[in-house]
Amino acid sequence: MSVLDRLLAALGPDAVTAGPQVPERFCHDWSGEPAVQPLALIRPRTTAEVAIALRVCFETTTPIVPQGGRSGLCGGARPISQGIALSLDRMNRVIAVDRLQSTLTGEAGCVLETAQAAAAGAGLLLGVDLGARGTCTLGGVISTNAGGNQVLRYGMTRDNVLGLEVVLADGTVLPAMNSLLKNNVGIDLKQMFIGSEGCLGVVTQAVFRLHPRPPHNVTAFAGCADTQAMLSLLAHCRAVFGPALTSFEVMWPGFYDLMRAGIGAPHPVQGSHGLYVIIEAGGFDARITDQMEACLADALEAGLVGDATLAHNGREERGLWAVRESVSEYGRILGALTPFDIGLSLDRMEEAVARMEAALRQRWPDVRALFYGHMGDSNLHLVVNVPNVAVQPSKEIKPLIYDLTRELGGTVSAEHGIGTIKRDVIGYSRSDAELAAMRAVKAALDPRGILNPGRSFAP
Ligand code: LAC
Ligand code: ZN
Repeated sequence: MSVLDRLLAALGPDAVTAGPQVPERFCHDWSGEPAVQPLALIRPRTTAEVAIALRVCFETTTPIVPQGGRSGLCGGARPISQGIALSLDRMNRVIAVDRLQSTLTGEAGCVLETAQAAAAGAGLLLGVDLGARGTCTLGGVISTNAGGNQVLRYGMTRDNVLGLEVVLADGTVLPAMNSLLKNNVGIDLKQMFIGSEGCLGVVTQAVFRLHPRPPHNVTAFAGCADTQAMLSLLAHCRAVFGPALTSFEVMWPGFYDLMRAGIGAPHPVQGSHGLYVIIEAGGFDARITDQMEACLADALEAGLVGDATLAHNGREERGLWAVRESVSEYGRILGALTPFDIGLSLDRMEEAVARMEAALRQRWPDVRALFYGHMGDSNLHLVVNVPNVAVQPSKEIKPLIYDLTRELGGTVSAEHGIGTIKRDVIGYSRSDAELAAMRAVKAALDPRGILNPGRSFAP
């Protein structure tokens, strides 16, 4: 019996779709890498069905690619042509919110925004937030250890997960649904599955730690003259707000001007500036808005800021974020692109941007090199588009940027992961010994190498 026939016999036609009938959206992610039709798509409704699918794949040594919302930017959820795509999209429930324990339990395919709303409904806050919140899923953010816009306050996804249920490559269900903040028994196995991009197991459920929901939030938008001013503003905001500072997002004008025009958003401050900053703070004292006003007034006086404004309601707040949140529009506005997600210490940021831009422009004078990022987390994003070429010269663009990243002591992935597109530079940010240890874990948990082969650290 073929793999497809075995899967059909075990799971039925409702759960299994043969390659030619697989809807297009399951054939690619947001990386811009070309679509791939898998051998079959499986859409299980239960953990037991996930386990059955994995057992069949294990027995037949069939590659399997788990999928969440497919909003990843690194190709990790793109199907493999002779493999199975396993979408968790039907396992999309919030199972429970526990107010007393301050936890949320959800299925892997639950859309992040749905989980955030469930936490909010209980007066609590889920600490993971990113632009793709309406598309990405709990399993996806866990598998990629997603970062996002509030890392400086709540940490990465890893810091917000208490427990997991994972199905291993051979179909074994690993129940690790811890809901205690402290549980110090042996190896904290869940951490191996967080950020390992579906190479060690398929996450089917998770317990998230929730946080008290700050009732008072303030969002500001500021223009700074240059990187030095922006970094001084960051230090100033940290000193003023302490742990109440939730976001410090920066956009360089190349990014800001093009994307703002592309989505038709208004410009919230007077005049043009060297950098645009979104500052957000959330606290338990209604005076936080006054604090932000005072913070910005001081910054204006000190010359750290050229002009600034505050949002007075939810609509204005969304307006201040609009350009920063336009990631799903890149394809439409820029066309094909080569994205980067670099981590660098802040004292090298100015040099990094200048040298990367210069290196690109020297090679392609009309290049569009758009810089932005989570400066509160030392995380710089860059999207590169070379106009008027049939195929983006990614193979040439990447070494320019990654060689500089390495030279400046940075990491090739701060929050997006490796997927397929950064495999060749994984060694820039991890030693041979670290990679060997990762592969030893992989071999132990997935001896036949069926889970997301050729992605991240997986052979
Ligand atoms: C962002 C995504 C791309 O920060 O990480 O917009
Ligand atoms: Zn980001």
